[in-house]
Amino acid sequence: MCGGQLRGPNGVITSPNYPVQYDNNANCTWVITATDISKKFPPQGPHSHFQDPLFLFTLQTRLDDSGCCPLLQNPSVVHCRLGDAPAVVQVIKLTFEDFDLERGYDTLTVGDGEVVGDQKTIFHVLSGTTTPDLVVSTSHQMWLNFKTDDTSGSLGFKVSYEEIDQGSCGDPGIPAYGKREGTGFRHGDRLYFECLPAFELVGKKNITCQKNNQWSAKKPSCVCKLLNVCTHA
Ligand SMILES: [Ca+2]
Repeated sequence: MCGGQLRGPNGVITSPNYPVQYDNNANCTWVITATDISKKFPPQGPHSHFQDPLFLFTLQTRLDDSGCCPLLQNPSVVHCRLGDAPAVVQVIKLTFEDFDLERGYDTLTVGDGEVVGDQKTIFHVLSGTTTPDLVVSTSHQMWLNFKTDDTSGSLGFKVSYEEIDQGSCGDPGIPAYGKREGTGFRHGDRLYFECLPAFELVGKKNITCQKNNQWSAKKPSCVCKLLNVCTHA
């Protein structure tokens, strides 16, 4: 599949033909929109409009500011009060499972929101085999644009997405042959990493969840420094 409008709560995006080589001259765009707001906003009585996710988000955004619903087309239908506003909204977490693009020529660009290609919203322009652990949007939407040039393909990519509560950077995982201390993934939370004996930590020993929903660095990796010992680990 080359591009499309995707909805939460979760799913998978792959390059066209994956896991077989992608096409030359591809230009695919995906926009992911979080939908799972119903659990924050259970429909009840006059709140029947709350079942429409887009309506929900509009209302929710507004309520955060003013505590009421001036954006509503028909305010008399819904009694909205400050107390109805959820404390959190859902954002999109992207996890890279497989990634191999022709370095420097074929790219996957990941950005915040729905304005595809907007320079201000770009998180990463990815190529080659290097990816972040996770990318988390700051809005309820995220866009991806996959572009290839006219020669040489590669395996492509597989990423999964999931909506999570705003205020979290998501679980970056634990390095192979390593361990982690710290269990929180929310703003200001810090994770500490160590490697098993005979392995050496490469990267940061600790990372912090920043206010922009991104970890301060990738999780480190654990590299063998004593080969004869590592093979028994
Ligand atoms: Ca290419």
